[in-house]
Amino acid sequence: MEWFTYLLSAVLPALTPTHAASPIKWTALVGGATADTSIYANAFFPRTLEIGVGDTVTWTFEGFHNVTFLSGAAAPPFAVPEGDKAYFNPQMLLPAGGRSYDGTGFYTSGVPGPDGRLSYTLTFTKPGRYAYECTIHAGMRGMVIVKDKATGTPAAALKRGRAEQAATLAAGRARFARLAVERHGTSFVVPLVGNSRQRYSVLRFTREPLVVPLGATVTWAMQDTFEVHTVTFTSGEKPPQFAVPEPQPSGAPKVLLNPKALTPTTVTQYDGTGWVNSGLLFPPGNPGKLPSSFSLTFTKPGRFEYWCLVHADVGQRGVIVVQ
Ligand SMILES: [Cu+2]
Repeated sequence: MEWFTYLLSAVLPALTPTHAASPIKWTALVGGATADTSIYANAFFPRTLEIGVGDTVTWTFEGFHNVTFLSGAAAPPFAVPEGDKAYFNPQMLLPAGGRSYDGTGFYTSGVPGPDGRLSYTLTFTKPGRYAYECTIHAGMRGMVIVKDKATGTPAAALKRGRAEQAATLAAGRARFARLAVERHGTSFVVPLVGNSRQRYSVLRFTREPLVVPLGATVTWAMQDTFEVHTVTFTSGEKPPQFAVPEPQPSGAPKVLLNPKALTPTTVTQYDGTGWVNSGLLFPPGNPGKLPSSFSLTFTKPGRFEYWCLVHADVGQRGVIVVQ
């Protein structure tokens, strides 16, 4: 029965389960915010995840972001023009790519719905260091390091992620707590703050209504590298939607960037009436030399409400009291 033993020895290794560890499931958090929505985390938690080949990572969303693996390519532009209109680039909004990633190709989660919840899972099939980002918030980056075998545990990684997220939100809260309006005579400067190292944005203008004397000039100055904002006085009108979904005969809706929000007015003085809009304000020193500040002089006493149209839905609203 020599042949039988021989056959058995040839077949057995194929039948016996090898000791390849079963894939491990890892979790990372995307974004996060304080309960009052004043502070947004523009980061992935933990920032770096070290996993084994064949493992999966599930990103759990807590805000309006995406998880995008560009594999070395340039990030898609934020907006696509169409005639005299501009639409959100669908490459930022809709999922693309398969379920397993080997370091090549364009993979993206798409964005969550209005509730900010989404879950995105990828399996990593090849060892390497894979950078990923959120293409909505410039500078929001993470890293997956894939090794032959993971050394840590998913529970420890998630715990580290939650601690990083808590530290980011605490740093943002502390920054908001000491947010101060600069005053030079009748000129006031309201900073719009965020921190790319601590990875937060403050989605508020001032802590209290800003009281200024008649004839004062207020300047809103971007100091945030992640976000865009507007400064918009609606004079009682409900702030218009920034992103307007346009249903299509088939497929996903297109999302119009509301021209009313994008278009700056030329007004430099405000008496409590009419529509006054900065248009989008961009991070300071942006390569396109796009505007990063806006000034307005107040010519009538009163209490005036204004909005950031990008973040009105999370309560970015300010009040100026002119007396
Ligand atoms: Cu804003």
